Amino acid sequence: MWGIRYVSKGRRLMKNPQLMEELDKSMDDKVEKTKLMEGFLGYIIGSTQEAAVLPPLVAFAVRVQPGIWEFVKVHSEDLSVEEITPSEYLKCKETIFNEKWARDVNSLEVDFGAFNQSTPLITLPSSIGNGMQFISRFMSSRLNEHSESLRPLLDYLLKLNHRGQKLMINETLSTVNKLQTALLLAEVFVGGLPKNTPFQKFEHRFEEWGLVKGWGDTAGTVKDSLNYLSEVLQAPDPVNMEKFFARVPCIFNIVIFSPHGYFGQADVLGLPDTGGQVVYILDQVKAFEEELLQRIKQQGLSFKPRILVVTRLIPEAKGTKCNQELEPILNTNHSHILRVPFMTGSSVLREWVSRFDIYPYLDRYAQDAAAKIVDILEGKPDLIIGNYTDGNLVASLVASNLGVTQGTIAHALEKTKYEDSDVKWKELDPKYHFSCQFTADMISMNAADFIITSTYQEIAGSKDKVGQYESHYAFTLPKLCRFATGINVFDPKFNIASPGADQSIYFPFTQKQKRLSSFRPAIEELLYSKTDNDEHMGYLEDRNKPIVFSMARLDTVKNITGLVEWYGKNKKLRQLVNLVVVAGFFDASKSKDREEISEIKKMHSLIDKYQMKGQMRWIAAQTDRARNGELYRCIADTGGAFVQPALYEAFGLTVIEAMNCGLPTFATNQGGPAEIIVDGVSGFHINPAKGDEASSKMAEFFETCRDDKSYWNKISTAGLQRIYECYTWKIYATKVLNMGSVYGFWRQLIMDEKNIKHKYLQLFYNVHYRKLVKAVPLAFDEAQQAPQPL
Ligand code: UDP
Ligand code: LCN
Repeated sequence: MWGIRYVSKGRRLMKNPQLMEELDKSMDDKVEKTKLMEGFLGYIIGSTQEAAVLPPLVAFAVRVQPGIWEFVKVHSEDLSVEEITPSEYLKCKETIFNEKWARDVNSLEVDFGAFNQSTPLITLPSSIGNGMQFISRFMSSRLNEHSESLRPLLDYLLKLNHRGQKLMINETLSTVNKLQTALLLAEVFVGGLPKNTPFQKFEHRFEEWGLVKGWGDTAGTVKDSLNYLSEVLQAPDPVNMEKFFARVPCIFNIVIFSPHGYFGQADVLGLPDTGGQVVYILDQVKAFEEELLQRIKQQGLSFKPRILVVTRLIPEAKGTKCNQELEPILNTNHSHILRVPFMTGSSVLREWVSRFDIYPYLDRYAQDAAAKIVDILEGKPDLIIGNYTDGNLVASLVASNLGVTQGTIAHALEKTKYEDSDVKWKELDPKYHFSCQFTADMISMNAADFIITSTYQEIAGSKDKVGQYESHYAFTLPKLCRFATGINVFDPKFNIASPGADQSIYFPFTQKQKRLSSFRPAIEELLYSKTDNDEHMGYLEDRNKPIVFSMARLDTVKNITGLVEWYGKNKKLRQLVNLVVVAGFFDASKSKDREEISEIKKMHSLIDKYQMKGQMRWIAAQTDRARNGELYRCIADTGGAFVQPALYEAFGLTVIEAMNCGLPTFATNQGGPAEIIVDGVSGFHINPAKGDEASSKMAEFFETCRDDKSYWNKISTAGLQRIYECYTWKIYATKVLNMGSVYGFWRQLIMDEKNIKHKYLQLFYNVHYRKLVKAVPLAFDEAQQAPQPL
């Protein structure tokens, strides 16, 4: 009966809630329904994420556990079940959108999984995101295989150098046996020295054994490093392997790509496309530099590290420094922003271009950037890290061109933000150019040596929700390309390294002596003055009420307008608290960003509709991070809360900023914040699809706080504890630099396989991706000639 019901409306794509609802409607008999749900078919339907209905068949994409998928075809009449491949499932799905293409045996199908022959996959969903540990284990067994297995490690060490200066060992140690003997002699020797003896004191002695700089700065550290390697050579094990690679002097220069947006250190935040990614990278650079300096010193070396953040030079910089080629990064000594322009033919593109429209510029940009980088660094970098689709693609091109280890960071993968954006790519393409974006994502995910993610959910989601990367396992862009395997979340390249918030800016409101009281008058004006101006509109009549606060770019997905509406509709909440939101600006005619324009208009209409004057303050985007830190703390002073209402949030830096300031936080359960906050303990989850429920939860919280004064402090303290345990930049930098080192060796070990995949990716890039890019119109600068095609 239910089978018939599914097919009765003809071809369509159904999601789980729809499947369950129709099942419910089709079965009056509760006993029969329970029986069905307990059986095999019930299990299939319950775990199905999506079903392609092609009467009389229904093809199900069943998610057994995070990352584990099965695909089956069920006949609606006899309910017979047949297992099918991901490719067959995708063809069923395509049939709904483009039958001719689905049936065409020559349609383009890509299976990146076919290339992972010698790299084993993780098998336990609970181990997803722990790739480095897994690789260390696998490397150990690889090096254990037979007498010659250790040779690649020796070769790797023999090649180790920085700008021509040999490190750790020299060419005299040409066999593993010789190396082992040298280590033995050296270990006995340093064991006899006081631990703090400087390396220089016994450097000559070491050279006699073929050992050179890089083992450590003192006898103590040198002895440990020697011992880790001796242990690895004796019987490779993952623990010593990781410890050894954390010591290997192989990373001095890092390049970080983030081409899009306004990338600057001041006056850029809150502009379209310029949000957390910029904050993340600037904080990341500081953390990397500190960690590199500490490591280089510990290695007994005197090289200076260099970090370049490579972004786009925008001549029309709107008062920011985005038109400056080289800018030192504040609070660092060896890090710079390098800006390379987008070229159209021989002229420079002068204006900001939306991240969705920049594909035509990236190929040329990668070449120009690579040349500049090599010039400035006087050689190749040791590690290249990309950010977001554009940065990751450029990172892949440059890393493959220079032969450098590559890591990628998504921040957010666009595919999961818009329902069915893959199968409906054609409809969305004029606005978003997803055909280019998803294809570029596939190229860089597959090219990368390792992938850095902020949370587990980003990779593999949760019990009920598909992860961002997981949604790229098998997907299709009908009439363009079928990805029979896009990326597998069990690939050990996936690692979780969560970012932190700059704790010199975001510190608890209770640290009175550190508070930035000089900002108080400006913040007082920002929150409470009664007149409207360019920076704020609306006012707060009763300043004794706590403030519910939010801050984000004015994008649809951030759902600031959603929060305004929830507040507007909830009388109780309006009685208990005021609402303050920092987002975008007020004049839609001044924005060039499609989404921002529509959100600005919506915001005005909601304020009118719910008559919020006197209870709500709308503040324009704030670009001063130090002042924002104090702003969070001033909100905490009112006994308020922070709300992150996004429809989907990849990670959510504002969540950890607010928590670092001791502000109780309500955050979306869709995405990263669900993992950051333990609901009811270190903050609260809210469901953005259920606004009434979310606003009631907030009202309940403030009622409880009114009746029990300790409750607010309890949540505030638990939030801080959560941050200190899991979300700091120090933990992040240690992990990521270790990844650079471990995967740097791993890529050497599997070089043959890497080369084959690399050739395939190159072909795919040249033959397929470039064609898609040609369909993206070039941004046109009025001030210059019509641009030449690239
Ligand atoms: N931000 C800001 N001013 C604004 C809006 C946002 O300084 O008007 C900052 C915010 O403090 C955070 C970052 O921009 O550091 C936004 O990061 P998040 O991860 O929350 O979101 P994203 O914008 O990256 O999607
Ligand atoms: C992009 C996003 O959308 C946020 O969720 C992240 O916090 C930010 O980048 C930094 O990774």
